[in-house]
Amino acid sequence: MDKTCETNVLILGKTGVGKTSLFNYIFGVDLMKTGAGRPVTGMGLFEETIALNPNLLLHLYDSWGLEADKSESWKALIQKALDQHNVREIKDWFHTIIYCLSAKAARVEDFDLEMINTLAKDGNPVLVVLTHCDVMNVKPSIEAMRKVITEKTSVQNQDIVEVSNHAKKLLSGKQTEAFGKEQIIHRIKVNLLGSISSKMPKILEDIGHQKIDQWYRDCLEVVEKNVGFLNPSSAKKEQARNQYFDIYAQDIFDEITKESDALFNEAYDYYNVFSSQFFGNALVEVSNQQKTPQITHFQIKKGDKIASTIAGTIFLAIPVVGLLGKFAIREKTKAYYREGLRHNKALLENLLESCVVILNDELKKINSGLSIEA
Ligand SMILES: Nc1nc2c(ncn2[C@@H]2O[C@H](COP(=O)(O)OP(=O)(O)OP(=O)(O)O)[C@@H](O)[C@H]2O)c(=O)[nH]1
Ligand SMILES: [Mg+2]
Repeated sequence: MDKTCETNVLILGKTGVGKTSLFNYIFGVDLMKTGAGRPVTGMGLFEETIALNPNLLLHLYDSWGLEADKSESWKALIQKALDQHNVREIKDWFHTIIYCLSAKAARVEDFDLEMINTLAKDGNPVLVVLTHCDVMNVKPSIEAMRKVITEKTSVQNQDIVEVSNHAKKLLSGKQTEAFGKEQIIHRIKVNLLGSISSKMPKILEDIGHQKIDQWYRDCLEVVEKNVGFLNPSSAKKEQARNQYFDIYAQDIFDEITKESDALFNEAYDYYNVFSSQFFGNALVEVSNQQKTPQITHFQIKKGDKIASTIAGTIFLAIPVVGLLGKFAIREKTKAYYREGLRHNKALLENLLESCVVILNDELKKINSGLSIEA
């Protein structure tokens, strides 16, 4: 298959930790300015693209470094970028967020832990990169930092990478090499697949809930506008309304299953492109693609237990005489519909939940069949 996949990676961290140096190191050329002292990289995000292999493009984003007194504007900038990228299409979200910490600092501040946790909570795979690991006697600090990060965030040891961004000539005349890049690229590839299998079901869930909520609002509006004083419980009108709710619900459910198929197929294309890079071409055959349960019959039944109880209560509470009687009957009918709609909304939500579980399982199934080349 000739499809090209893309992965978006964002580099974050305080000013001076070595974000731009890492950026340049990954590209293999000094694309951007680095330096000690005052903040070097200006406000904003700066993107460049490199092909990791013929089928995989890496879009790497360098960022404005955080300084103590600019914490709020920095957070706002990052949040805006994350929101912009937190969308339906795989190609449009961040698949890895690299959070840089300098091993020279020898400690991890609460602010950093808080940021890492916030990023990870939203399902973003966070890779912590410890820079300056070439500095003398830094080993004990690295171990201490690893311990704090794994204890206080959900980031595991395999996602903490030790890096030196620069090759250096020492006073002794010896040359040290930059290191850590291969491991970062490896984690970026793994994260791309992991990110797809963890985010797709969440996207389906969000889209599904939006659709169901819309259905519910529209149906309630029909009840409000359509159930009048005149013969509110006529069988003919009731049949027409139920038919409207029913067909509309069926449409919603069809849209949800289509969405689920589309998300799965999109993910499957990515897995396909990747299969050549995995040992043993372990792409699992997915034969049982998306078996979604059929929607159950969807009419508000007279005998519906909840609906009749609620309607009955209202009916007893309001005496049925004259105009007041008509009002009572109308209100009773509305309440009866509202309860029925609530009941059916829950039913739709259950069906959505099954779709989400199926999508999740199917993606996990392919994911587990793959093990990426180191
Ligand atoms: N020894 C060593 N020095 C590094 C390493 N990474 C970065 N530096 C140095 O640290 C300083 C800051 O690096 P930058 O890459 O500009 O840091 P930054 O995070 O982009 O900083 P801002 O753009 O200000 O936010 C520079 O002098 C780099 O040469 C590293 O791994 N080892
Ligand atoms: Mg910079």
